[in-house]
Amino acid sequence: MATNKVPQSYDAIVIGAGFAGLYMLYRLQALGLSVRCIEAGSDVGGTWYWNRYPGARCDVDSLDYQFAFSDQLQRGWTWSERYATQPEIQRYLGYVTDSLDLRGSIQLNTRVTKAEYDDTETPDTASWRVETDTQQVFTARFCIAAVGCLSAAQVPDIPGLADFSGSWYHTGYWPKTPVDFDGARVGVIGTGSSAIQAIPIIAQQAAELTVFQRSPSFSIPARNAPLHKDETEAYKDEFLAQRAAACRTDFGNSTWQSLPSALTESQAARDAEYERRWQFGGAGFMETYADLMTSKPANDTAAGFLRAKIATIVDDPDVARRLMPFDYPIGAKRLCVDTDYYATYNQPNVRLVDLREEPMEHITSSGVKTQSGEYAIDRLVFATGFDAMTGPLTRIDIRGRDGISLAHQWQQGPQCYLGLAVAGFPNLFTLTGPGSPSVLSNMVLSIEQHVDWVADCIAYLMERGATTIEAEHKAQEDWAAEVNETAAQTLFPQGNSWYVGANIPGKPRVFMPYAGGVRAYREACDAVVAEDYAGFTLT
Ligand code: NA7
Repeated sequence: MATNKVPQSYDAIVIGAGFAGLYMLYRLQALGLSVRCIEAGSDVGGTWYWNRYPGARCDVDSLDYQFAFSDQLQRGWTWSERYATQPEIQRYLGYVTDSLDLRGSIQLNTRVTKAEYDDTETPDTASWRVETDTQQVFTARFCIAAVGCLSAAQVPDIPGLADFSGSWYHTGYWPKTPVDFDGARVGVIGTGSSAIQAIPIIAQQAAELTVFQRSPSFSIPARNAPLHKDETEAYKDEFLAQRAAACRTDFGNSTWQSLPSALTESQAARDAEYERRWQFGGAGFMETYADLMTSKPANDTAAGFLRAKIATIVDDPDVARRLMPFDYPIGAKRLCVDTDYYATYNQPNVRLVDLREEPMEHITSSGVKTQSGEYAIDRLVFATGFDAMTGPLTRIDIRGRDGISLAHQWQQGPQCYLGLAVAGFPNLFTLTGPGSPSVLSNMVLSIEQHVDWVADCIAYLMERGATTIEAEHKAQEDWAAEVNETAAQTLFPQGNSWYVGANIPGKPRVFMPYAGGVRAYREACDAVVAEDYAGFTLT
């Protein structure tokens, strides 16, 4: 809706108050800028505000899933479990917000609907005009999208949903009041990370749980456990050094160690190593051998090990077979981390419907109809994922020079220099955008690096008296080529995953994150700065 209100003017607008938005706000205020942070949720937290489905937990060790920019901040917080739950992470982000005194600069319950660049007068007056669903208008020289990679929830277009008489939910847009599954007939659509966390919990409450699976996932036990006080206190002395070391690794995790190759080991030695890591638990399993994501024969050894595990855990051999992925390399879809996922299918109230054998036809008023039958459902859970990486940006009407739309410009796939900036969109920064390691790394580590890069860049512009910075088309194209070539050297693009947009009908198939590793990426970003922001035009 158009608005004629007088714009509120700031130096910078930050969109989103998750990990990225909070730290960005802090850094920009420290530079002396006036900043408004605009957040759609009723509290800070971003991804961790919205994903409050049963069982929601981080799949990165909580001790490493925190900010490292302030020793005081990390020393003031103590994690209680190996993998933190959603409520604990949200409490942590509340603690960060209050410790840094950020609340007064954050406007909650407000969704940015449009951001338009206006340089119709002179470059000196160029600014972003930001509109919200509360009919407010803000103007600012800099606009920083801290919108997350997995925040645009995707409800598939299944016919009949409007006629469903029960209640339905999406894991990524979960209500604040807990959903009561007691005694209900529950359906879960999807078997990715979110479903794999939610299914064992829902199965404990529901009278019947029917899981509709389109593609099975590989999953590793989390082996979650409480953290002891002496352990957490000792880690506070090590954390900053650990983080510095993690920045020099591929996945941003310094505790994961790889052996050189799965193919030079005997099967017995290999299986012993896989077993050791299976017992330890967690996504570090994919780091067992350095060639698991570059060699299909190596990858097959890990996939075979996990399929054999599924066969030993699941009692019914037919169900076990349906739960085994065969058509993509392990890791090409994000490896899931679970607690009792496979064993849940041994419960008498849990049923697996394989949509490859009986495709879903439509939703009825009382359940789900497949080609083979109808399943009565009272409560339907869509664990169907996200329009990942690009969706959070393209769902905002972002317009750069000459009114060009970002969604239009990215119709054939995202083009984003270093995952940080887009040609034609001066003074817009995209934190953990497509073309950066983001989701292939510890997100907090990658967020900190992006925020620091952007804050340092803005400080540099101020120092030089420059008013705009804009990615050059050539640099952006070269970076896109680098992202593609790097991905092509790995097995990552071989899965129909959200990494390539395969879960969104019509989305161009492009591998979106940078697969060259955190260390190589940081070196590339540092080199750009060292060469006076090579590939950017400053005015
Ligand atoms: P994911 O990993 O994208 O999983 C979504 C699941 O939903 C996956 O099993 C999909 O099957 C399934 N899906 C999607 N659309 C449909 C339709 N139309 N019918 C049936 N099944 C469908 O999302 P998550 O939320 O689990 O996890 C996202 C990330 O969050 C995760 O990787 C972690 O980083 C945290 P498909 O595989 O597409 O056949």
